[in-house]
Amino acid sequence: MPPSPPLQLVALLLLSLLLRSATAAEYTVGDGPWDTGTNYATWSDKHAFLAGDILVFQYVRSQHNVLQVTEATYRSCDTGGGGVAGVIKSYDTGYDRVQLTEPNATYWFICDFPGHCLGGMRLAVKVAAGGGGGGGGGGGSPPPSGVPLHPPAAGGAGRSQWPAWGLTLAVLLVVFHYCIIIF
Ligand SMILES: *[C@@H]1O[C@H](CO)[C@@H](O)[C@H](O)[C@H]1NC(C)=O
Ligand SMILES: [Cu+2]
Repeated sequence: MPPSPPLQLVALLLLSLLLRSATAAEYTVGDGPWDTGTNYATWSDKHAFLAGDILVFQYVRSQHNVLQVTEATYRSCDTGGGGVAGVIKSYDTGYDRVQLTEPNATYWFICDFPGHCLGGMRLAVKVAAGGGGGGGGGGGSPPPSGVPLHPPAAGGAGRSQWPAWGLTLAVLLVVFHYCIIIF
């Protein structure tokens, strides 16, 4: 006997929803502390960022900060006398979680402590165009706004994507089991 279509439909919808939220990754910037001793260009190149992903900046707040800036300010490292020129958003908690909400965009970050940006504390992150499904539509669907469920990974360092994979696997197993019951 064939399974009733509504059930299959519900299972599929559930799966796609869960997969979608599960694929948002959380990255500890530089796989360690946000500091002057890390090559952030190399780190950034190693990853494919998607809309919905989260960057975590970890640092001693009396020694660094995080400013999201324009490309010009990223290149010049100059925020002007008041430290506000070209600054889009500023963070200074020492544990800053920044969600990359916009697909097909580049995010620019610097540390504004004297000399740090020029010394290498700047990060450019390119977010892929397709992120979160529904690619292409210029000005179309808004980026996924829900912050994913998985908690920050304790250690950081590249491990942060494992919870997403685990969840994906779990969902696949459940759906597989479900299909066996139906058939
Ligand atoms: C991404 O952005 C560029 C320039 O900002 C634009 O030319 C291109 O069409 C965009 N791609 C998509 C898929 O939206
Ligand atoms: Cu700094």
